[in-house]
Amino acid sequence: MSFNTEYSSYRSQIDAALKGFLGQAGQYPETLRMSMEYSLFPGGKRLRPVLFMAVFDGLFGKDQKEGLAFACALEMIHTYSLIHDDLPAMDNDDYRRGNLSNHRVFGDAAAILAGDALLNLAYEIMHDNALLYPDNLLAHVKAMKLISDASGAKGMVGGQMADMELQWRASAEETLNYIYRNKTAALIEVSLTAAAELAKADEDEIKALSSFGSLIGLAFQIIDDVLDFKIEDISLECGQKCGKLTYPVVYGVEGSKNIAQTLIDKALAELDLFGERAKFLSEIAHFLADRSELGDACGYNKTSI
Ligand code: GRG
Repeated sequence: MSFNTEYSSYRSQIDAALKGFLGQAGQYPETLRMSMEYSLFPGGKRLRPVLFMAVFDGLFGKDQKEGLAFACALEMIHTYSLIHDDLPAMDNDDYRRGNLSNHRVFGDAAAILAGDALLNLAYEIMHDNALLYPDNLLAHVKAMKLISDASGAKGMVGGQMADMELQWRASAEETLNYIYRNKTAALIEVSLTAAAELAKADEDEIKALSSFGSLIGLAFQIIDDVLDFKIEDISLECGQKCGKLTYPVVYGVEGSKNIAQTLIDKALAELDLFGERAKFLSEIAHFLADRSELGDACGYNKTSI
């Protein structure tokens, strides 16, 4: 199966499951549903849920049905973070994925509540799912714990706070790495490790996937910086003026691309343990690396696959 076919097949499965998990019309206020749906569909790359399924189903051959709630929960958490990140009190973005951001359509209050509702729904669907698998309950609880740690104060939320305050560490590199590892890489890494935990992978396998996730997560954010840097077509000056510390600001565009490529190469080496079984995962890493070579200028759409 080609990479695109396999990726699209997971995507379709995830999209259908997400629709189901949103519940019946009339169960909660319609404005809230519309605001949640607006940001969930058509959505972006679905990278985190695809990574989850690539490990749970692709690598360990487990029943897809058992993993889908986790995959969708990860996408709901990711979506809530984007809605909140776009708010005037945070990044103040009017657009997301080429469309008006959630709060620009529904207002700040509905956007905050849609994010809150998606975060809660993520845990609701994982709990409901766990009850369907009493024989594997412990693995479900462990996987949920990993996800709550990675997305909370010790992970994504903490990273976002550090980013907003631009909390300086010993060096620019340490500061960037702390922010990126938490704000961006933590949720990507846990998409792999939670799947491995649920599949009852052994310690070495979990360690390899954790390292792979952390490395591609960091590379992913660096590449995103490179793409944004090109798109904005502004120089160092804006980086400083806007108070934004990014890889291209510190290392330049070429330097950042090289760092990202080195991280991807290291990540790929972590997959050796799994041999041919990890082909799809390695293709995802290559796909992420290739994004740095293609700018929006050549018509490449960051959300397409
Ligand atoms: C508000 C708690 C809270 C956290 C926000 C994820 C995040 C933390 C902020 C989003 C801003 C940003 C650019 C973060 C870096 C991570 C990133 C590149 C997110 C976009 O992820 P993609 O490319 O999005 O997977 P799609 O559109 O494909 O879903």
